Amino acid sequence: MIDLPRHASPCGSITPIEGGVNIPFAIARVYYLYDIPGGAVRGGHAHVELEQVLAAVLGAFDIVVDDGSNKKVIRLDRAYRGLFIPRGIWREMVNFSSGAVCVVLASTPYRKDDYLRDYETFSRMKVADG
Ligand code: T46
Repeated sequence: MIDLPRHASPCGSITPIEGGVNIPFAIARVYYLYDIPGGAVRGGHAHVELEQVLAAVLGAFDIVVDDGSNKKVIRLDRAYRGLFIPRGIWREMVNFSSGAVCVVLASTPYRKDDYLRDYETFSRMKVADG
């Protein structure tokens, strides 16, 4: 987890993020997930090279992270708290609250061939990597 800077005032709060300063990589891409219907499951893949930081800038959701040996469920529910996901981690996002918005800071541009969408293939690669 990364505690992002937070500047709170009576008029509201602001969280600035600088690539390589608050998060451990240069930001190549930003995207956000929103309009997520109840019961939706997102993710269900790992990345070969991509590293990301995710934050629930509105609402909350659970993210299940899996390194091939251990699984952990993390609740993201604060706009100033980011989750760093290094390469080679399977992730699934569930239990989105109504109106939740997830912002994602990514270390590379979008590359379809960076996705591992088959869990068996992911597991085999982790075993081969030791
Ligand atoms: C991740 C989780 C947290 C693009 O064209 N460009 C993009 O940069 C992205 C992120 C997606 N897309 C297209 C590809 C698919 O046609 O958007 C569609 C939905 O993507 P996907 O099914 O991969 O969405 P999620 O929410 O399952 O996964 C996304 C990211 O793809 C992934 O890297 O870690 O959010």
